[in-house]
Amino acid sequence: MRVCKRTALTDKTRRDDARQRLAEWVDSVAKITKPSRVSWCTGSEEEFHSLVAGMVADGVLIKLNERNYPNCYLYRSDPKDVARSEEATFICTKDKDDVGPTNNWMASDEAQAKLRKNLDGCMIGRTMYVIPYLLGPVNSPYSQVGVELTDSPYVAANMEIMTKAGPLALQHLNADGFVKGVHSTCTLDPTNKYICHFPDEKLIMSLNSNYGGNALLSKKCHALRLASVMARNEGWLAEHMLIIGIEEPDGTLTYVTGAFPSASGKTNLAMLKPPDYMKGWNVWAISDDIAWIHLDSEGKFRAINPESGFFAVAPNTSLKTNPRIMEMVRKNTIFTNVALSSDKTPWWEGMGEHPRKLWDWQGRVWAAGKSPGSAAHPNSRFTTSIRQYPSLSPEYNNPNGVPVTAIIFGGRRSELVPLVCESFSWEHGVLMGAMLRVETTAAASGDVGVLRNDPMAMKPFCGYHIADYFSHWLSFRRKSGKLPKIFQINPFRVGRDGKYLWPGYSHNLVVLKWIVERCQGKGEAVETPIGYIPTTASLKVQGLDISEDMINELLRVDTAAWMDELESTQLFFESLGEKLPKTLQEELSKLMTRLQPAATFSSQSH
Ligand code: GTP
Ligand code: SPV
Ligand code: MN
Repeated sequence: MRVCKRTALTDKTRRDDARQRLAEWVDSVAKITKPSRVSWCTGSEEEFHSLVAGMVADGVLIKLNERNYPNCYLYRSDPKDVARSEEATFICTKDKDDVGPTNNWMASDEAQAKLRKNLDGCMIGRTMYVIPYLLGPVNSPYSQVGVELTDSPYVAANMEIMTKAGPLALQHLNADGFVKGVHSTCTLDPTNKYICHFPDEKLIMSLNSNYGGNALLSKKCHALRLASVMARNEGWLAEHMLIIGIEEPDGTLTYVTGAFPSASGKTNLAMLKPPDYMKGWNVWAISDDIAWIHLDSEGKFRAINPESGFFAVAPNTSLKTNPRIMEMVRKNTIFTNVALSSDKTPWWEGMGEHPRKLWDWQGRVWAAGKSPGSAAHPNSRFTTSIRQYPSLSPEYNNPNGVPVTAIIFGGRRSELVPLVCESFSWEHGVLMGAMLRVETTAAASGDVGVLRNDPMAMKPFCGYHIADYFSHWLSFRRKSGKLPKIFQINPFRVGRDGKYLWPGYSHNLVVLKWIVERCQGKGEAVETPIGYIPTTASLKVQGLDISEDMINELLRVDTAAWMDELESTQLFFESLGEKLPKTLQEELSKLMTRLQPAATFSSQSH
């Protein structure tokens, strides 16, 4: 009994210490930014309502139709502030070599001095919101606390949906301390935009943007960029991954995670509603964007979702493509940069027929075929609490996370990459992830549809040298006796007419079914140079309206085109310098050898 009391006391002392440090830090930032008011957020419903009411009164938010979309709001951003700004994103350390060639680097001292100047008085006349937040389940050894200071009520309201904000977070403060985030919209000057990360200080500073990934500091900045550095140091993984539980008709559950780059299908796969022809199956969502994966005492991978809400792409979501999302966003949702009809209903491309009268995402009257561009911004999004999702896994709150049986890599490739492929080994799977080259999307500013290397879908989110990150992935061979199987998928292959060959969305469950079967040693496959591919018959699920020829086309491996792909991988690997792990180079050489015309492969099933 005495021991218990002493532990409890020590915990309380540590929490009090941390609270004291927090109060001092908030004061020190307020001294620089000079807000007229400091408001500590409680995360309560009343507080959310007062935040949105204030924004509606100020014209920052438009209240949507209360009958169709109760407690829903539209936010129109500055037209130049609509996506993540990778060019303005920096990892700030002492040594440039810490961050490698895939990140922008700034020396910590230089960055601190530069940003401090910009922060001076930036909140004059504004309220500074103090948002303590908890990432991950309550009382989980894997959860973390952060505190964001922001002068944006839009950010405060979004953070209350995306995280467990308020006193609950403060109760989790301990000797580990907390991640510090300072955010100001300043003047939204795009030429003075900085999203700076200081892994050594567990600090984030973000200026001159109000866009999700740049401004909701819990998300990409904390849960990925800073967490990836902590994960490397502590032996776990912080990944740009969905987490789902796939239920078979007999009730068996298999948990898988999936890393696809931004705007490339994670949310839709996580919220998949099974097609009518797959009775008895279900997909339970745990995460749609981020997974923190730890090894348990048996060396098994266990994943939690650090987030409590979704900040997800609106366009192309419809009752046809994803009825579960459509149901979820019909209440208590903030829409950003969607179009608006005359009855104050949100609309976006791909939702269905457009209403007769429509305003585009900038509030201009929009006429199909006449107005330039799209009515909703291609990167328009909705923010909704995960509690509203109709097929949320009961394991979402499990402090120990869910066991991971398979990891999937994917991304937009209109050519080359087959619908699904299984790696031969952990090391080959890590190569699959490291080789990911995908088409860019509207989630980040810059050109769309340009092929670029996005290893493990983490190019914009890995907070350290990507070659060290590859070594970290490979190190799990030594740490775990129960490595997940690794797969690659691509639902985005197109035909000569430019149309997708695979129906995608709910039909992706056919692919997940094969993955589950492979994990159980059941699914049929043929061996190819790039990995195991399903037999045609194993994807010909009854009810799926797609010809055998089409399935064969979706599974075709064009060895000559793969050789070209390897050349570009080789160049990418060379650009990473000496830190590239030898094992990965060897895996690439093995793949090259398998692709040589003389190599033979058995065509029988595996
Ligand atoms: P981030 O939130 O940016 O990390 O993106 P995400 O990976 O969660 O992507 P999301 O599921 O939101 O999908 C992005 C876009 O791709 C949306 O317009 C979807 O409708 C579309 N999409 C998703 N899955 C499929 C699919 O299987 N086939 C096709 N054709 N489009 C898809
Ligand atoms: C992404 O870009 O991968 C997103 C959206 O999930 S944001 O949070 O804005 O980065
Ligand atoms: Mn994302």
